[in-house]
Amino acid sequence: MGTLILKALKPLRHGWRRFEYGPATSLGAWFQAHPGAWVVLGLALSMSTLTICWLRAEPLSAPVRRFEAPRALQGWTITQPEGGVEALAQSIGETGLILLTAGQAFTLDPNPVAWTGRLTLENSDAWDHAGGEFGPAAAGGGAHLGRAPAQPGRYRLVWNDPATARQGALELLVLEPAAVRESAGNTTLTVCGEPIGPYLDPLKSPSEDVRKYAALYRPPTLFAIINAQTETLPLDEGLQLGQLVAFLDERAPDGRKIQTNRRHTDRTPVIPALVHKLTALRQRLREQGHTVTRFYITSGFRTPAFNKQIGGAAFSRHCYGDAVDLCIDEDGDLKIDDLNGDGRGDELDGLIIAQAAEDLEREGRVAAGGIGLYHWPGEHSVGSHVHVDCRGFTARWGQRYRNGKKEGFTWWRDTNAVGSSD
Ligand SMILES: [Ca+2]
Ligand SMILES: [Ca+2]
Repeated sequence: MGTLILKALKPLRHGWRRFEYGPATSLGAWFQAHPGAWVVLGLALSMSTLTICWLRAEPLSAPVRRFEAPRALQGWTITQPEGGVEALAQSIGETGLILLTAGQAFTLDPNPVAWTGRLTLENSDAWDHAGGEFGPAAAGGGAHLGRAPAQPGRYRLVWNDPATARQGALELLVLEPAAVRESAGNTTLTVCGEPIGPYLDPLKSPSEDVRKYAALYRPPTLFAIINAQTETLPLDEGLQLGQLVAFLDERAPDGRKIQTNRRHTDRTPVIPALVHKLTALRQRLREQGHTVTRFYITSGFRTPAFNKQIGGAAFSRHCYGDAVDLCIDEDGDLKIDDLNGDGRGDELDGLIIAQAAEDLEREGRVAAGGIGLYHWPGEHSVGSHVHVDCRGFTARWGQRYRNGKKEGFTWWRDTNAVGSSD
């Protein structure tokens, strides 16, 4: 009789975890299909010794929880069967925001218990002119059927509930589906006549993560058009549509980079998971006692061509519309505020934001994604900013300038997190 050694490989370390979950491996695929399952691997080292290892399937990233129904739209059902849109139904105080795909049918069914009001279109001329339809469902009740106009833009439904004397407005943001052209594995989108691309084939990326999660690197499909009417559209109580797009930089005569308030494009995806994440992050920081009426977003959506021009990482999530770089600048001096009260605005203040985002991901309250902490000293820098995105898997990184050199650093507490870039 030989010796039996039982050896547990738990908690699983970084390398194992990545291997197990690679969808390319049959074991990884099996684990993904059976979360929480155990697999026992017997390993004979010699004729007289048997080592048994076991592995447990654990989610690679925090699970994405369904978000709580927003206040104003609580109990409403909003569907767009043809669109396959991930609807953003967001409450802003007593107002709600609904995203719709241009030209496609939708149903709007208010909360049958709490709501007995009437919905009417405020700017019905523009809506009708662009082929929009809207009216009560034949079946009665509060349900409405409609078709979003072919013209993307901002429309408003006003609602009035005589039973409760409540009234308000629902913002409708109609998004344009991108026309897709593929060539040699690269994708170029055309949105209202403007080409956006090229999105490179993720399977050819030098990054193992990008290849492994290629399905999460599909180009965005729906775009909002930013204009005078839509740029101030509130996406939540502290975020406006116009903030989602990266600004152009200018070079001062001495070569310094100066950020302008001109956007490099007026087309942008609106990714609901990002809006929810920013809402939750602001709320969490407020709960910690920090003053934050709105984030100072230093970079948002970038077209791939613009991203390349400014030296962004290949396959940057900024090109997919689910990433922003942000800090808190309540006093408006274009520098990160002193959140920890040590008299300076630096990476320790950015760390407070990054760790709050990390906590929310770990608690499963927001979509999993990348969090990067940056410290860039200099007259024309905010000092420190945090990148957050919703790529669908966990990535963490830190980058700072020290003694005139760029260096990576570790700031995160989640030891299972994968180092990566934006
Ligand atoms: Ca400041
Ligand atoms: Ca500080």
